[in-house]
Amino acid sequence: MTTEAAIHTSVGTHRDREIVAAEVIVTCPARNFVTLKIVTRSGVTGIGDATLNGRELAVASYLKDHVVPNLIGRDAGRIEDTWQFFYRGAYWRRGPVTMTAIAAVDVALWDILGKMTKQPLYQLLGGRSREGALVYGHANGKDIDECSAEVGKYVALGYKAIRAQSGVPGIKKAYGISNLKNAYEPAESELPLETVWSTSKYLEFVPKLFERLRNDHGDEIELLHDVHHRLTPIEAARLGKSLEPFHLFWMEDSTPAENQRSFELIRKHTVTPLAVGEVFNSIWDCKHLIENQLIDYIRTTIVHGGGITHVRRLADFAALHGVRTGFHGATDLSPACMGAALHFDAWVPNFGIQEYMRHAPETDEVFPHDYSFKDGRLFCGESPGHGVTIDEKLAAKYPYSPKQLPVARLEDGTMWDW
Ligand code: CS2
Ligand code: MG
Repeated sequence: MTTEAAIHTSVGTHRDREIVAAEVIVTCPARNFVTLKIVTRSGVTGIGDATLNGRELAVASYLKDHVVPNLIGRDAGRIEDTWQFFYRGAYWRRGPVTMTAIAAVDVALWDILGKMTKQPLYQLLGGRSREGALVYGHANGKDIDECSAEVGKYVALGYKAIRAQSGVPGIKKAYGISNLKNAYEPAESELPLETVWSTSKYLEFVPKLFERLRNDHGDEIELLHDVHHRLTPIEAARLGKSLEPFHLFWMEDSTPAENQRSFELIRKHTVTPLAVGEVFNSIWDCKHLIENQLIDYIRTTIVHGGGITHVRRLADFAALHGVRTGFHGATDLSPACMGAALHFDAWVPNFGIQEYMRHAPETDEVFPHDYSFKDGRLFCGESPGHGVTIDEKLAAKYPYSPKQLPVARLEDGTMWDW
């Protein structure tokens, strides 16, 4: 027996593990999703989410044209080496398109490893640190009354943590407010919807919203808020300070973070916990933020952060600096991402919270999964791998539908951060 064969007997021979097919599936069950499916010679399949909201076809092309040809013939068991090949081996590194494509490969390979070893993914990562992952739901309302009523509905459903977003008087279409009843789907139109933003109106309003929510729902429920990159650092500092009496779980993405140092200023002025990073793609996007303890929660999740292999490194690095995870979990991340994230959440020692925006029934049908919600927590299942599959026949019934995210302008027409 060669050394290679001896090491890998529990997951079959190199020939069994050889990747013989990789397919990119684009489908739109209520919204667009891109999925990578990898198949080994022994017939084991794994899937990974590759959805980048509003830029789906760019990732599909990156996968089809540049990744899939490099996958065929590779050993599916060599997850680390494959990650290094696509990241380190490439001259053009990082960025959302590349890292989402790499994530899809990585998650599909971890899924395959789980199936080959008959282990749920959390077990391969090191076993459970907890049974269920605390999640936060989304309460959105066109005004304070409606928002407070929505918070009440989530409390009644058993949620322990709730993100609250409300329409702002004088702002026509504030971030987070939906025409839909159960979900917020910002990518509404084929070309970007133009929205108008007013920082002064928003800053006046938000403390009133949270004062009311604390009055109506008490101190125990965890409340969160997403600023969605609209403020300058000093404005973010002001908002954080004014929200202190309402002890938020976090204030999210209060300012764009291309300049990581801008969080030094926010941090100096407020003890409201800070979360950031759903648009980050690698450790390098948050290295300064983390090592200087400028944030409390890192939101970069599996699908946009290079997969489990890279996000695990990010989480370990964050743990050294007292930063906890708070993964992005909007509906534009597919159940395949959620499944992988929940296994990660079950394992990761420095877990904070998991976002949970429920998918539409059509989405859930296309992606059968074994995770479940109970008492404010999501529980990953015990099936081998990440526990999410794709019904390809059903997926084929929902063709791609072009949609882009909105843009924002100030009241004088100046382009702003959406
Ligand atoms: C949001 C998302 O979930 C969040 O925190 O910021 O709704 C975000 O707008 C979408 O995921 C964009 O694709
Ligand atoms: Mg967000």
